[in-house]
Amino acid sequence: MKKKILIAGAGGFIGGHLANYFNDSNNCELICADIKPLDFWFQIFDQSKNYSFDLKDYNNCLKATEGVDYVFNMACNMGGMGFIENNKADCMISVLINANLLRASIQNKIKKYLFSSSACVYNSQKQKKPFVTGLKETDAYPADPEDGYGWEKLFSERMCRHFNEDYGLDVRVVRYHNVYGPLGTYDGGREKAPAALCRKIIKAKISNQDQIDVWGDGEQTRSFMYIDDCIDGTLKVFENNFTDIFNIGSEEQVSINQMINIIENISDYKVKKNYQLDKPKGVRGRSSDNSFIRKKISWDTKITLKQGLEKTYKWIYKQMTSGTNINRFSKS
Ligand code: GDC
Repeated sequence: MKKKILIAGAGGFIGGHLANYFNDSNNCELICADIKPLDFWFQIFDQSKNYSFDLKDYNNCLKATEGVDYVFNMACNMGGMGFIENNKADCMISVLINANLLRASIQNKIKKYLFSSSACVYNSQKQKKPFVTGLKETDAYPADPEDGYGWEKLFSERMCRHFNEDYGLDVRVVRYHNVYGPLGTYDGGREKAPAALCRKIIKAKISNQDQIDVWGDGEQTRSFMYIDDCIDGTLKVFENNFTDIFNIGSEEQVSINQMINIIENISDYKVKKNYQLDKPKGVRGRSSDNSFIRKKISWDTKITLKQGLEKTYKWIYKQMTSGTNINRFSKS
């Protein structure tokens, strides 16, 4: 019999790509849920059952998990630094999604549950310098995560652990490191640095501007993971039998200035940088250490930042120049 899979947050960036994977695989029954109206989902599939409702509500969680075998919880109110630094209460309220989905999963006897956590759970003291040692899973404690959003993720991770210990729910937890790629947010305030900087360079190029705004001094570092690697890692963790928490991220650490340089080369257009030191900057340096996931389940990223940015730039360029600014695709 076909497995029934719920993707919570299927209207978002990562949830949409995961739904696309299961839609293509054709050997499961797909349930998609998201708080956004259907017209605003990044990807939508006619064969799946699509619910536009709020998963902070327990009754909606019960409805979404009815008869379901596997739950992928990708739902939360989030965005890049510009969003999470200025909307801490809204980010923390997402705790209700995970709490009520876990409760409903017990009630409806779900077989396996995956929670999408974030590199924002890591102790900020380990991220004070621009080039840092990659963060290991154990570096989340002692706890000093990103205020608001990071605390919510850390608390929700912990809740998963206790639902596993106390109720026997088979849980998986992954910590994503700055995921980017096509069919995601590239403007409007929630976009993360890769999409934002592609958009700014494209805008400069097509309107003949010689300068872009960059938040901070550009020396802060991150590692960015292309969406295909993210989906691949998520499925590997889900399929394996370990309930440990795993990093799903890239070890390719770059400064924002270095990433701008890569985008300039893709674009074949050079820009001057107007550094805005008063804008949200987050931690000074962050990267993933994948030794644990490599050892336990032999997973690692395959796509370099240059390769991923080429695809992302191309997609954003098409959105910005096609005249329709399509930010959503549907597939039957
Ligand atoms: O937004 P983000 O990609 O999130 O920012 C990375 C760095 O890029 C920050 O230091 C930011 O100041 C800088 N930056 C420079 N210019 C710009 O135009 C810009 N837009 C943006 N957005 N940033 C710019 C993210 C969270 C996510 C998620 C991941 C997990 O933090 O926002 O929700 O959980 O982390 O790794 P980032 O990497 O700080």
